[in-house]
Amino acid sequence: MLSLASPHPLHRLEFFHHQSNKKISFRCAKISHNKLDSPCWSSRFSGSWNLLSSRRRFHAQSPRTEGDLTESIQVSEERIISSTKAESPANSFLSVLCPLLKLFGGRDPSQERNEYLEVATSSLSSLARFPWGSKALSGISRTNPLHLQLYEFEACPFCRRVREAMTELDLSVEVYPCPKGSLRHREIVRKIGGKELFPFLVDLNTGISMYESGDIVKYLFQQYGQGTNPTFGLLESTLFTGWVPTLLRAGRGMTLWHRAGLEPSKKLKLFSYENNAYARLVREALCELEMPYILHNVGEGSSNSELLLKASGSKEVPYLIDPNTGFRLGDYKKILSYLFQTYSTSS
Ligand SMILES: N[C@@H](CCC(=O)N[C@@H](CS)C(=O)NCC(=O)O)C(=O)O
Repeated sequence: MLSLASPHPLHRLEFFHHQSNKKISFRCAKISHNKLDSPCWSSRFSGSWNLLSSRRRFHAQSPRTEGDLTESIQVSEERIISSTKAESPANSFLSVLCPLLKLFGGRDPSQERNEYLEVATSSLSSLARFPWGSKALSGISRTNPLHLQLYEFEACPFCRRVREAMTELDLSVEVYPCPKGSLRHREIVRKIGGKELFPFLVDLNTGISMYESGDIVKYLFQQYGQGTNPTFGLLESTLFTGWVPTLLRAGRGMTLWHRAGLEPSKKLKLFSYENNAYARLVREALCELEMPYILHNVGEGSSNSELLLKASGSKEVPYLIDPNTGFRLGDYKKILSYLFQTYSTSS
């Protein structure tokens, strides 16, 4: 049971939004959440929350009948402006690209694959994004809050940029994959934030939820990177090479597998880092199965290395633990076949 009460009852965060030349402030008022159980929080949210929105404010509030269990998340006007801005050329490009990839890359992910092609395209993707998402930054004290929830999908370049930042900040996070055709997680995002746009971050530590990858990255560095600026080029590079993994992997990690099964009762755990070629293949599968999991980032120099060493006897990623069945393994091919066999509707 995770018991949460914000250490800052009136929490205010500010940082500069470069695109709009504006100071962005996040205000998070009156947060007390003493019954928040992380694994079932999403269903609580979708089932019992009232969402009130106005032109100037987004305001998520729990029903009064829940006594002192009151949560109120207020996000300032500027935040809403940043998340509802007009569609950028990059977004328009995506709206054309995604259906195309879906058309040409829509092979059944559970079928036998050409191993060399898989590894080659994933390795080239890693090369395209190097050095981002490969190591944990030095000089940042690790808090590893584990109260972060990221709604994303693997093929999305904007989500990738957030996952890269999370590797660099050495953060562990609950990932809720939202592939196209999603049966569960997209609905939650729509209910909390009002629209289907990814990435979407929920930070249970501060009560903040937000869209916009650039803002999310800056927020994470501000909050968990001791106020440092995002790594040089991390944000800017998305425009140039952020698309490469999406293209090379031909839309893997974008669409829900047609035989994806029910969500298991306990979350799987994955040791990974964003730019690892083999871990990417596993994350794609988890996304196509819409399987929520706890992601422990283990970039070079990560404080999670010891945890991984203890769990697996080695520091290699990927390493998957399924507490529902006791499965623990580091071989990506075996992990893929385990996942598609265990979590398909027919098994
Ligand atoms: N400016 C946004 C763009 C986000 C975006 O366009 N995300 C796409 C996926 S890459 C999306 O959510 N599309 C809607 C969908 O997949 O349903 C950001 O940087 O986060």
